[in-house]
Amino acid sequence: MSMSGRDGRRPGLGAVAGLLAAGTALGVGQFVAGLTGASGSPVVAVGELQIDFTPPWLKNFAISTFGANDKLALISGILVVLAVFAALIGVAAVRRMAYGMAGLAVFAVVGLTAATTRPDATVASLLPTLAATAAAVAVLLALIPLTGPPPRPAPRPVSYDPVTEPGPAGELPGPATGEDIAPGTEPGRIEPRRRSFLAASAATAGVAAAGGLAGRVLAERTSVTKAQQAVRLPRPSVTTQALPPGTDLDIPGLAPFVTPNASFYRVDTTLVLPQVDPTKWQLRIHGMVEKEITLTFEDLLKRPLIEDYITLCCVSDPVGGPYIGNAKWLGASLRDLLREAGVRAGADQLMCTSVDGFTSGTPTEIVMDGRDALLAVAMNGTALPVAHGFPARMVTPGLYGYVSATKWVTDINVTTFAGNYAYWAQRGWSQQAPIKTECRIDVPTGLADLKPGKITVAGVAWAQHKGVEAVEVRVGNGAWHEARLAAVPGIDTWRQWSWDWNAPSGGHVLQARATDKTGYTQTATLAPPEPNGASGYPQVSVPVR
Ligand SMILES: Nc1nc2c(c(=O)[nH]1)N[C@H]1C(S)=C(S)[C@@H](COP(=O)(O)O)O[C@H]1N2
Ligand SMILES: [Mo]
Repeated sequence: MSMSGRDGRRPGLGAVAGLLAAGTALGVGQFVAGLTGASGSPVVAVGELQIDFTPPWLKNFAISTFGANDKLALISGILVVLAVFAALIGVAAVRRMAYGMAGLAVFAVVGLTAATTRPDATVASLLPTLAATAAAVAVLLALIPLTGPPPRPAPRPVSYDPVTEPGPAGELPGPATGEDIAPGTEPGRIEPRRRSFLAASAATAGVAAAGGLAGRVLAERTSVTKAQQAVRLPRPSVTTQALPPGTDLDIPGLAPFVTPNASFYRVDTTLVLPQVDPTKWQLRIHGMVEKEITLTFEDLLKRPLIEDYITLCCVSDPVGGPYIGNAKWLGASLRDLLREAGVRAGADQLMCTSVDGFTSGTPTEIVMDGRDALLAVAMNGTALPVAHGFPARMVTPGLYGYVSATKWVTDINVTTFAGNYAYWAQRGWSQQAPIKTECRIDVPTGLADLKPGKITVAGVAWAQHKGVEAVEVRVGNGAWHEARLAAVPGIDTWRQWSWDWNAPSGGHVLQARATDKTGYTQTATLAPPEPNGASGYPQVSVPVR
């Protein structure tokens, strides 16, 4: 199939040129973003903007469909859309360069809008997109002419005097090198235009890749991993909850009582992790207070630090889902800080803002009621991992993360719930979000090869800051059987449970339900995560044979 149009133009090559222009734009954009700070990178900015505008149902779909890969899926999606449009722009530019330029202008506007509307945007955030656009313009200007029709074949017999007569049909005689032969006249030979197109394309791809790589290296320059590793953690002054023996039932497949940092779930709206230099970090507490407080990281480490096991849970966790984890946190009492600031009457909400603009609205009353609401600096014995909020984050037992666990927190505005909506509350989720009493069945999974006889059914249950009192299991619609409970250090963590089942052969459905220490038993009523957390009995279908 010929790629040439009627007029000898080649839309196929145009598409290639468009893709190369986009690739170069990305590489150059990444490079400049590396110089100016990663948040201005056009793809990242567009991605983050997209996250902010994602309706809750779609966010939920993304989390449940792609799980921890939702960010990768988003970036891939943006890249695919970008590639399709880039190819179309290239094809359009072959028809007329102005069309291609107009297409690039649309891209530039999208990129610039995204970059400037990020909460951490500065004038420098414009630079990656501007440079990327300039690169794309240059690539189109260089490559598109090479997709055009080749020079006509050199005039054949010289039937006129080239010195005194004009050429036939006023044509300019091309240089009569043997290479200037129209396509198809000599099969197997690459016409020179094609050859220069290929060469220019290869060079362009090289620039794109080099720019991208250099951008990554530059971005790592500003990484705070070294600073994170260098933090020397003070000893806790309150070791409220030493871990009692027997918190782990040691059942294969059952979530361990303490979730290692590396496998701890991560949920946030950022695509590039905020790199917060601890020597520059500050937390400002202001608003409805008697006295504003500004705290440095050094100040924070000098405060009495509390160590506690607290189970964090995401409101997006579906019944039986993975967005829950338990860690040993170390942090300063948020209540003590607020007492020093002096909270004014009526200030029922703490609007907590992260460096990346995310906000959570935490009830003042909960933070002040004596539970270990922490301004945390460490997780499982190490300084906070960057992905989990280095250098400081909030952890509040009993509340879903989106209203209580701001990572990279730098600002606490003491305010009211009335008229002030935090990030997810603006998107339709509840302002009040206590964690629901729930449980999960970890083993057996529906995939296990089970024989009749003794089968251990086990999982975790949680009712943060209430405490788990009981877990029951049933087979089909049979009677509820009380499970054995593991030890726990307090009421703020999840609790392992197990039940030995004498299983007959056949297909069975297992269900479980938890009861907390207030006497409340988790509801069988199915609810989706939005607007304030999923509910229903977890269940697993197991074939026994
Ligand atoms: N800055 C910031 N903090 C954030 C979020 C976020 O998107 N940005 N997400 C919150 C949500 S929804 C949850 S469930 C917890 C998850 O904390 P983790 O990623 O450390 O597990 O962080 C909370 N803190
Ligand atoms: Mo969450």
